[in-house]
Amino acid sequence: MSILEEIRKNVFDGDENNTVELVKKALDEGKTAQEILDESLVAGLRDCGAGFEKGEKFIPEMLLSSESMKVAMVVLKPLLLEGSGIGGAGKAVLATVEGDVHDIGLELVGTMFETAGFEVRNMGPDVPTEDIVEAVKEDKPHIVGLSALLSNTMDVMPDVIEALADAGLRDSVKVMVGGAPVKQDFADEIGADGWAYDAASAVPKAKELRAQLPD
Ligand code: B1M
Repeated sequence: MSILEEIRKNVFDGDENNTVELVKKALDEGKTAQEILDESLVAGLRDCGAGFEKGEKFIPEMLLSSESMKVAMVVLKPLLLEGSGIGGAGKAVLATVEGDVHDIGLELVGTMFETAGFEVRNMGPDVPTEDIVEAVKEDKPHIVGLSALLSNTMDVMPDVIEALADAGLRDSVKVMVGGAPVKQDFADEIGADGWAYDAASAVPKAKELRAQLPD
C-alpha cells in the first residue's frame, strides 16, 4: 500500500495519531500538501460517507474520521498558504448555513481562498442567516460563500439571498454557493451569482465574480 493509500485508510478508520504521523512522513518523502489533501484526506472522508450510506459506518465513526482530517490540516494548512498575499484579491465571508454542522469543505474553500489572496472571515458551521447578514454589513466583503452538505439545509441558501436583499446589501456582494448536494442549476434557480464543485474550482469562480464588482 502506498503512503497516500495508507493515510486514506487511517482517515477512513478515524485514527488521528497515525494520520498525522503518516502525513508528516509523506511530506518528508516529497509528497505535496495538495496531493495529500486530495488523494488521502478528502478521499478517506469520501470512503467514510460511502460506508455510512451502506450502514457500515455510524455517526461517532464519521466524527473520528472528520477529526483525523482536521488534525492533519493543522500540518498541511501552513504549507498550502505558503507564498500567498492575503487580502490582495478581495474580501470573503464564508459560512455553512443554519442547521448544518458540516464544516470541513468550507474550511478547505477558506484555505484555498486565502491561498489565492482573499481575506477570509470563516464563520464556521450552522450560522444563522441574520448573523451572515450582520457580517456582510460589518465587513463589506466582495464575496459571500455559502456551503450546505444536506439536501434539507441547501434550502436555507435562498433565505440568505433574500435576507441580503431585504437588508439592501444584495447589489454590493456576489453570492457563491457550494457543497455536495448543491449544483449549478440550483444556484441558478435561487439567484446565486456563482457555484463551484470543489475548493479548487471555487477560486477562479470567486475571482471572476470579484472582477464584476467595482474596486
Ligand atoms: Co454527515 N452527511 N451527517 N456528518 N457527512 C454527509 C454529508 C452524507 C452525504 C453522508 C451519506 O449519507 N453518504 C449525508 C447527507 C445526505 C444528504 O442530505 N444529501 C450526511 C448526513 C445524513 C448527516 C446527518 C444528518 C446524520 C444523522 O445525524 N443522521 C448529520 C447532520 C448533522 C447536521 O448537520 N445537522 C451528519 C453529521 C456528520 C458528522 C458531524 C458526523 C460529520 C461532520 C463533521 C464536520 O464537518 N465537522 C459528518 C461527515 C464527516 C460526513 C461525510 C462523511 C463527509 C463530509 C466531508 O467533510 N467531506 C459526508 C459524506 C460525503 O461527503 N461523501 C456526510 C469532505 C469535504 C472536503 O467535502 O464537504 O463535500 P465537502 O466539500 C467539498 C465540496 O462539496 C465543495 O468543496 C469542498 C472541498 O472540495 N464545497 C464548496 C463545499 N462547500 C462549498 C462552498 C463553495 C464551493 C464549493 O462556495 C462557497
